[in-house]
Amino acid sequence: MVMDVPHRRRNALTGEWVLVSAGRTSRPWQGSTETPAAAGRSAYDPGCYLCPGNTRATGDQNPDYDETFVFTNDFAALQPDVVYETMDDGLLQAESEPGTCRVICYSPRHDLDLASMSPAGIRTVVDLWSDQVADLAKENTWVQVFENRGATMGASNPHPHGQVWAGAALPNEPLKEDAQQRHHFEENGTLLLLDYLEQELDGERVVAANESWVALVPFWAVWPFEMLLVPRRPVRWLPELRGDERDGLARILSDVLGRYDAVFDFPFPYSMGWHGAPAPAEDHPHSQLHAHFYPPLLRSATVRKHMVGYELLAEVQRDITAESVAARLRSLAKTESST
Ligand code: H2U
Ligand code: ZN
Repeated sequence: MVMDVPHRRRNALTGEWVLVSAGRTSRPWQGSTETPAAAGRSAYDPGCYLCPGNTRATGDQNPDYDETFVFTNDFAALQPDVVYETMDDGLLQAESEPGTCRVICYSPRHDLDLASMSPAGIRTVVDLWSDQVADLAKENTWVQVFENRGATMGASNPHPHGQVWAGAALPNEPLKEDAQQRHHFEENGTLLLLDYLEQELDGERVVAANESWVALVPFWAVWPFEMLLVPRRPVRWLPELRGDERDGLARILSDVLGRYDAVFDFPFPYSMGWHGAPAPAEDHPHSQLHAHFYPPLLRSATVRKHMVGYELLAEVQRDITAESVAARLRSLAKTESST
């Protein structure tokens, strides 16, 4: 059986392959470990640049917000006033990239995070994500909503927050996914990710599901605990989600993030983000909304997976199978501390 020996799996969303070589995790580990951060934060931190009423690095003062709060990133990687220009000099090509970067605070409470917020609180974040996409898509082709959680993933501050970057171009990852989804739609007249869900539903890679959403470890997962979150009906992008689907999303997020935190009894670091239709959404009927979760941890709260060697030079690779990770996540309930 192909799945019992070292094998390659194809990522239907990107067209790329991943090498799966289960069994390698039993090798001895003498590499670096990460130190888990000390837990225990207070609800307000006078030194935090995201807490209500506090002053940021640039001197701007945050309002005394009581739900969510958005501001233009003070150190934005993309700037709206950049004039569009191109350079085409043989093999040297470049284009300027106008855009906008914002920071989105999920809650005034410094001591919470998405995993520990109530579903009602998470719902305000879902609405915030959706509003940001709708707003920034008026002026940009691609709006990337994302969150880096934990110092391991480069989060600069434990205050619950994410980011939105929007720009004129369609970046590499959504470009590949758009092409694969368009091709599938043209060939079959159906949505690639909904056909994929159909094949996976009730199967060994599903972690959690409710009436509107399915969370699963994708067949082609690269990161050890990677997850994909997909709505069960055709939804092109976040602004298209109905109220009941937003509530369902808040509930399944609370569920799966609780499972993540229960894996090593530790706030699970990850980068997560949303992919949906590029603007204008009407031109992308083949797009299906979804969220990716890419957590870096491998075997404990302190051992992370590094993308090195063969992975940088040949092809990404994973040691533990997607199926065994899904089984582990299914078996875990939310921990006390994350409810
Ligand atoms: P990360 O935790 O994912 O790094 O996001 C925090 C962002 O907040 C980061 O992009 C911005 C940083 O540029 N920031 C401000 O805009 N103002 C500040 O006063 C500090 C940090
Ligand atoms: Zn804070």
